[in-house]
Amino acid sequence: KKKDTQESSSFDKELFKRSVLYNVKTLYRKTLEEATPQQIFQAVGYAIKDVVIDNWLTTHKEYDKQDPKTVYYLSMEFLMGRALGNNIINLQAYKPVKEAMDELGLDLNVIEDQEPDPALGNGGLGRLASCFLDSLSTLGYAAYGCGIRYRYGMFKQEIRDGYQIEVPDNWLVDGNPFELRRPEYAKEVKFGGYVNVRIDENGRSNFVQEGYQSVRAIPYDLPIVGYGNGIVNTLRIWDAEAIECFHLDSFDKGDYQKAVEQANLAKNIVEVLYPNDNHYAGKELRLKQQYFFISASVQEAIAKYMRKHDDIRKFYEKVTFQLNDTHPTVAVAELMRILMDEYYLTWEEAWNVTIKTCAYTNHTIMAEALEKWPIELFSRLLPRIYQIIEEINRRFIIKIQEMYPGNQEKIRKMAIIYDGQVKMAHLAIAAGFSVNGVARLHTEILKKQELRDFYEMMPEKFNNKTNGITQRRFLLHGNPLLADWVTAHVGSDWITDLPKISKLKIYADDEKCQQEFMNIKYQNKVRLAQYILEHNGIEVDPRSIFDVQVKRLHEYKRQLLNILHVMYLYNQLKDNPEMEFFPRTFIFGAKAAAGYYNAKMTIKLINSVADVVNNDPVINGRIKVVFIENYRVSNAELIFAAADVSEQISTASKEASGTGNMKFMLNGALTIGTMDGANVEIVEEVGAENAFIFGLSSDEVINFENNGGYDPTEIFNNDPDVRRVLMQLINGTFAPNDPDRFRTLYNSLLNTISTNKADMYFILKDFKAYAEAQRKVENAYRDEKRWARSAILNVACSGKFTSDRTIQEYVDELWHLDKVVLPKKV
Ligand code: DL6
Repeated sequence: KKKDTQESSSFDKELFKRSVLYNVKTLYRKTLEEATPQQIFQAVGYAIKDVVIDNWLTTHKEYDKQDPKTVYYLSMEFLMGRALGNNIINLQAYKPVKEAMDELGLDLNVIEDQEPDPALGNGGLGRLASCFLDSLSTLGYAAYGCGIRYRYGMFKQEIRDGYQIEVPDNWLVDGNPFELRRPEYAKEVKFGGYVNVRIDENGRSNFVQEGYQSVRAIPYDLPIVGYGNGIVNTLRIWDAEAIECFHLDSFDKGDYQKAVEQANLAKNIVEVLYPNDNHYAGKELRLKQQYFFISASVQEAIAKYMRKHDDIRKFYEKVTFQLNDTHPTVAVAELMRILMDEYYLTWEEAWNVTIKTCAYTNHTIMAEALEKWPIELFSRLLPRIYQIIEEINRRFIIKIQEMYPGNQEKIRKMAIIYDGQVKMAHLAIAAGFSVNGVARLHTEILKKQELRDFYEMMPEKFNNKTNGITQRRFLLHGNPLLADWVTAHVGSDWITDLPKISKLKIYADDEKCQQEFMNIKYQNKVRLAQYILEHNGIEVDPRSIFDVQVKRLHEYKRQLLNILHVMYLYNQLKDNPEMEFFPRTFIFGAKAAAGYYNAKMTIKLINSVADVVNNDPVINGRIKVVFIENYRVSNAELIFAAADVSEQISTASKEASGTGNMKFMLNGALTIGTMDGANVEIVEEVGAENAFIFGLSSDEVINFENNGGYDPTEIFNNDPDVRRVLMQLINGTFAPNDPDRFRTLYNSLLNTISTNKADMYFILKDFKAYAEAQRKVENAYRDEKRWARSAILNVACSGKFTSDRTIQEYVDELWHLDKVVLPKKV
């Protein structure tokens, strides 16, 4: 049963059925009976695109007429998830499409499952970008997402013998029914060579790049369908092709080498998404990727603007570039380059446009994620862009000197180019009109710590935009039972106005509602249990507590704390098999960056603990540990819907915001977490009594980091429970054939004291408090009514965390976009 919540729409079911049959015939020369499930998915996808295309055309005609200001959300990552179900939902056509499929003897769920997840992102940053696009369309604002059409997205994770194996994700192998290739908007992007000054036919001296290699950027457009409003924006992802065909006469011209190199450059640039989350890899190809999609996007944004306007000096009145972290920051210099070299603006004129166009979002304080490019590499690859950044830097240093005369320290800390490196965050801050963090605590840490000097110099630029998520994917699509229940109680306004969901509060104490809620949760747990059985071969009990930690694997996110605690519970039950214990299923899902050893060993540890605990007759199924392979947007939707407990246990101060925390809350899971990122605001909304908060505060963590004073060996020596768990990392309890297997994890907690890096993420320090909070979770769960009450309140208080609210704040405070309303259809 799906989507009773959806209003009926003007969707023509019969036409749609004919379209599906026609597509199967013309695409594959087959009847429906002969077609494979993948072919049927393609046929259905094209039939839905036919409907979307009309709205897409109308939207852009209207944009042409109304000429609204447009935001370009520039991002290396868009973690879109599957498009079919989402498009049907946003067309408000789930019911008729489902009926059409039934009448054709097809199962819509099976068809949706054929679609590969377009996994053009790592984690939170890319998924946020996708939620933002959904909200922009739904709210009726003109927007482009601009990114890269990676040939291989995020790797597929296979677990073999408990280890993560990375398998290429050839997501385009069967074609993508929703994309449109737009060669008419192709752009040339130049790399390398040198800069010359040439006098042009008008006697003007011009900077020109010569002796370069180039590629042709070809855009592919994907529709972003607004919910029920007919608006369709565009996600434009760029593919690369060689400029010159590799033809024989290159030989004669002596260009053979160059032709081959250009063909290779094009092939390599879009080959693969770097699978690093919160970590900067420093690879030359990565900088090429950045400039590639930025140059193409900025060129097209300007060309589009100039098709309607004649004064490039007013560009910023119609366009904002929002930089999703520092990855797109070359946009600043590319915009300057085009304005000066192609439109002949003076430096001052170009700068005035640039600083009113660009805005920067910071998504992390992790030092290892900060992008800094060696001058040698940067200037060789992007010689003209480097020149421009040098000049921006020169002028920025003058400003620093004016403000802090004689203060060399400020220059050292704030210069854009320093120590042989180009610092992208400094460039983004110097050139952007806005610098925002992604949760209140994160923004405060930026202002007080990481970016303090910049904040003191330019306080007016700093602001907070707490992240959000789209309820349309993460409740309406992912959890249809709960969505229908919510609608039955408070109406369907929440779909586009999430704060309305607060009307649910009055039902939190209603026993019938509590039962209904728990029953829905149970059914979702059964659905996930089936998935786990099919994919992991592990049987889990849907009556146990589903305790879930799904997110990228990173030491600061502390999956290690979670699994050490499972080991501790295991020891307790082994020692005292009769003790009271409410059965619990610990569910993990996480990809680790391919080169991140400790993260990969944590995955192995989780799977090794699972092997022992799940099969121990003493435990008798009271603890189950499950590692869900290949965590991604599509299975995330099932997981959030089924969770009782949401693990948000990062070291306080390290998680900029988190967005999984919001998805769990929306689906009625209770948070066990630290006062980090957006957890702080979640607790503020729902009340501390409806969450389980533990551990060091961010101030305490920062204090230890700045002043030292934390010694994990003290805990090791004084706490026998902790000591026992740690010894089990190195005595073969979970690796009988190779007792040393987890020694690096052990060392990360204890044996790095000399380098001041022991337990950098305060796992041992927080262990006791975490175990205590987990005891409270168990007690609370025993009281089903109390639990249901808290869970309903979590749903009811999730209104703040819609990405619609976040986007409206960006619009009101930063972008100042015009709302577009389509004329009513006659
Ligand atoms: O803002 C989206 C998301 C936050 O919710 C996470 O807390 C944060 O870790 C993540 N940041 C990154 C940074 N990557 N880089 N560079 O992914 O952003």
